[in-house]
Amino acid sequence: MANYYQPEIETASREQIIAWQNERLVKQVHHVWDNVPYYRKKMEEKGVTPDDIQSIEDLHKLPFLTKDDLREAYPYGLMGKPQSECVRIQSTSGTTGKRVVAFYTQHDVDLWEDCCARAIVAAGGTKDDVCHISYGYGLFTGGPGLNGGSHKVGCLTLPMSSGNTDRQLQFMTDLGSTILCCTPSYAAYLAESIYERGIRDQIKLKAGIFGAEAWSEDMRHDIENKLGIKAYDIYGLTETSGPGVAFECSEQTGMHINEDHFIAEIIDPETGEVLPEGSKGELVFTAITKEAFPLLRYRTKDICVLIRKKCSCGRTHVKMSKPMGRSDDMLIIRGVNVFPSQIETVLMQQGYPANYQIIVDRVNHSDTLEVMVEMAPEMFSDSLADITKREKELVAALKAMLGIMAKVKLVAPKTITRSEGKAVRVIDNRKI
Ligand code: DLL
Repeated sequence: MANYYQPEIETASREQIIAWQNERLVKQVHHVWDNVPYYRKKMEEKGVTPDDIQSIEDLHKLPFLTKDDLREAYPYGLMGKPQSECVRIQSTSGTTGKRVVAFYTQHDVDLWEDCCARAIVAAGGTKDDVCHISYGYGLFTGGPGLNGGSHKVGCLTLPMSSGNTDRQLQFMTDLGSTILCCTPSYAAYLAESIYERGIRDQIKLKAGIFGAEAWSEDMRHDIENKLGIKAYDIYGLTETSGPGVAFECSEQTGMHINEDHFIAEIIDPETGEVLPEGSKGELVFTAITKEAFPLLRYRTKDICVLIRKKCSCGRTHVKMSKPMGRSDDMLIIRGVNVFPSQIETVLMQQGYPANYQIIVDRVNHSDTLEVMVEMAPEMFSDSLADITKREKELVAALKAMLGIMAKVKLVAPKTITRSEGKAVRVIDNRKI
């Protein structure tokens, strides 16, 4: 069994990482130029040829790719290998317009699973673990990615997919699952169900690998306390293979980006200008080893910061902060930029469970913001006066965080529909 903690790669010197990136970038640019006419045209329009790209210092010369390009080139326009060499597609959960379809050769699948295996090992996974995977399977990358990684580590893999809580909990207790992989909102829901059924002492979980959506530090602590585990973040997107682009280690201060496969940049989302290290901006990835879907300078729309500090785990690959929102789902309410994660932070700090919905509307040409929040069961028995007082407190705390007034409505436990995949947190009626 291969060891997926790969110190020669994961703790490599900065010089070594840059050397790999230089060599792989140059090769990848030639591959794309020769095989992806859509991107070659973009390079030609910018007056760039492969000879202009000699090292990562030249990366900024390349044009960006965006989700709009992926939609325009749908379905086969960005494929870098003939269909006969591709063995898999995965796709985004996009609800509007054309979905994004990503292609994989067998080599791409192998490298993707290696990245997921690294994430499982960083969360303490070994061949003795029972890895319970409740991410969705099928087109969504969560289930298949972690499944492949779990196999590579040698864990006993439970391909549960999401849904059917009774069955989830039965297998979790009967088979003694030790690592849970799912979205943080589903982990919170499973934790709640375990608590309600009084079966916490039958659960053997030690770690969780949660990602695919934004979650706050407070939500992490809540899940960790309820399940008695250490909860690790994992990041990725369909366009860059899926989960495993970056993952947390024991230090839990950001996610190590697999820099031997991806070059990360932070840009100003307005101007596209590359920002100095440590700045907050939009994350851009260049995939330097992918064959079938070799995206160069792909704009993720995720807003974050890159952290290049010595990590106590020994890994040297740069870390990304938790995404602080998306440049495109950032809400602009009465001219103020509002990230749903800010609202979640306030709710969790005030002791509310992570079950809430943000409703934005426009009345008489003015934006309205309403936050529907589920009460914890012990709050529900409060008197009406106490509930009104709680609502007022939340309004004040949200005003302090966001700078604008929000209407708050406290609702009974279990009123807000639970999500088995990514939670739908925002209903923006202004767009309809
Ligand atoms: O969500 C891949 C994935 C699966 C990641 C399982 C982690 C675990 P998409 O459906 O294409 O792929 O969505 C990608 O989800 O651009 C982020 O906005 C968001 N996202 C992913 N991971 C995180 C995370 C998968 N850890 C989009 N924290 C990305 C916050 C995340 N947001």
